[in-house]
Amino acid sequence: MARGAFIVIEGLDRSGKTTQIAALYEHLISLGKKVEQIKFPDRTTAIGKMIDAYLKSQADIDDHAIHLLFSANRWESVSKILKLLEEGTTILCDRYAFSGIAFSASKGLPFDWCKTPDVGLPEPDMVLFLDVSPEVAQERGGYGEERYEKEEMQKRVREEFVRVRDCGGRSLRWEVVNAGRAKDQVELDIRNATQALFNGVEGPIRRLWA
Ligand code: FDM
Repeated sequence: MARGAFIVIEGLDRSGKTTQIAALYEHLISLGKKVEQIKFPDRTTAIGKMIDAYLKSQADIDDHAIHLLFSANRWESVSKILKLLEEGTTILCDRYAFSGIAFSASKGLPFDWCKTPDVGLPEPDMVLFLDVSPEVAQERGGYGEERYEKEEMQKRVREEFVRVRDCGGRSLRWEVVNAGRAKDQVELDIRNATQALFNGVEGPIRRLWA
């Protein structure tokens, strides 16, 4: 039996990630596929609660320490991810290690240092990067209240995402989707890009940057 596909959706705030993941999820359900949505940070765990307090500016945590907590928050989900994939369930994952590097590096932490704690995580079969300019994002109703939701930061993060893509390694499939267009167009592009994965993937799950 083919294992489930591991699909990660990345992008800036207001790029439509949540809407598009929900749409792809519904599409897969309508096709009778086994599919689960996960998201990082997972704010429900003990580590996730520390991250949540940090993002809401209720706690101050050193930049290095919070970076490691974001990574630990992924590692604590690895057994669940592997189990779902082995059972043949497709995973739609909202943010992953790529956000981890892009956000921390944009604060000035060394790029390679940021990458290290995530080396060896399950590698996604595809990363969809929903690209939207910070200006369009701002037009969509502005950013929220959380720590990183500011135009200057989002601009720097977008630049860092390009570096993250370029360090992806040979096997990583990274698709850029122009998310500055109408919702339905973006939805169609995403469906087309992911369609080949709907029936699962042959071969073992690879490890990120390992
Ligand atoms: N973020 C997210 C990081 O800084 N590092 C990470 O590893 C991850 C997964 O946390 F601003 C940032 C990105 C974003 C915030 O927001 C989480 P959402 O709205 O829960 O995606």
